[in-house]
Amino acid sequence: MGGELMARKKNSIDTEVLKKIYRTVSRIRHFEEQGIKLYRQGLIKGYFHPYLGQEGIAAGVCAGLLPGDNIASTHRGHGHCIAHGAEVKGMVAELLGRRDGYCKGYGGSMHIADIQNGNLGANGIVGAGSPLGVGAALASQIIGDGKVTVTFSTDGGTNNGTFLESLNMAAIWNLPFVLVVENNQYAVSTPISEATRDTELYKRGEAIGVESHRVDGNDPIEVYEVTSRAIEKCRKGEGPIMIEAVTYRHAGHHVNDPGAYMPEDRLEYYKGIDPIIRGRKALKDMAGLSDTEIDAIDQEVYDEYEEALEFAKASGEVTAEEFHEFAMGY
Ligand SMILES: Cc1ncc(C[n+]2csc(CCOP(=O)(O)OP(=O)(O)O)c2C)c(N)n1
Ligand SMILES: [Mg+2]
Repeated sequence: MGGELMARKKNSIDTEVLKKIYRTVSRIRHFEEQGIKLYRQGLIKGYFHPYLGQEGIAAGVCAGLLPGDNIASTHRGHGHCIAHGAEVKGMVAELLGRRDGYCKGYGGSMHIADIQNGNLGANGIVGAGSPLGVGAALASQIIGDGKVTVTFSTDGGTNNGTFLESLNMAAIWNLPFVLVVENNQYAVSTPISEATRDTELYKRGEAIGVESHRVDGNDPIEVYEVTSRAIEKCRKGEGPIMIEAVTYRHAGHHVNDPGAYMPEDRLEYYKGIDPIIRGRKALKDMAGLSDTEIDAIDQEVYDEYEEALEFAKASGEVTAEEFHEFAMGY
């Protein structure tokens, strides 16, 4: 784990991979910032848990996955969907409750799923993505389809019984399963030091014989380096692996939480090692890109979002009657 903005060796990661990681970080950042505006305009119903500050984890992890691999996500899941290839237009439409959304507008922020493309879904139940992911990994082992499943979980999720049960099962069966614990150091307003004695969560994986690592979750490149190796080991039958990615959110638990319990100096520290700053630095140090070239990537992301928003607003809003009919079909 670093924490400092260290210089990295030139060309040690392919430029296209570095660009992809940065584009994903930028895409998620913009999606969340604009989504918060939509929420404040009253256009999004229900909750919205921003992923601001944590983008480096989804971007770094998913850059190591293949398109057909599976992910299972959390209540803070927009970034995971985008990083695993979801189209921004279907995401915005889902947030706005429109028919062209990923789940026809029936799911909203906390329930975006795209099973065909390996997204087993965001999840409002803390810790519930772990058994889902283990099930998918077991299926892959039985079918022999060569897929790896990553479950994104949380520091809060490690105190749910599903954490140990899932990781232990994955371990005894050597499943192609990577458990990424996003340790943003809070569960709502409870600091991790009040939720567990040992705040180094990766040790819990080690305690049950699972290869486990702790990475700087604000550094998308470190996340990519460690998780892509883990994913490849799992693909060769050497799983499971646990990764604890340490990070900090930029604001409160959800859009309406002012986050008054988050000390200013810690917030400033983490904003100083933000994944956007880290991603830009990596593109300059490792691939020799200029600020102008990196700004052009951001501009493409902004343009893509504008188109997505237009698309979503033009899509029909789901009615209560439609929803009733849909729900009765189950
Ligand atoms: C099983 C379960 N218990 C309680 C809740 C209520 N709840 C919603 S979010 C949350 C804590 C979230 O903290 P963490 O799991 O660390 O995720 P983060 O919000 O930090 O990403 C809780 C307790 C829930 N959704 N599911
Ligand atoms: Mg947390």
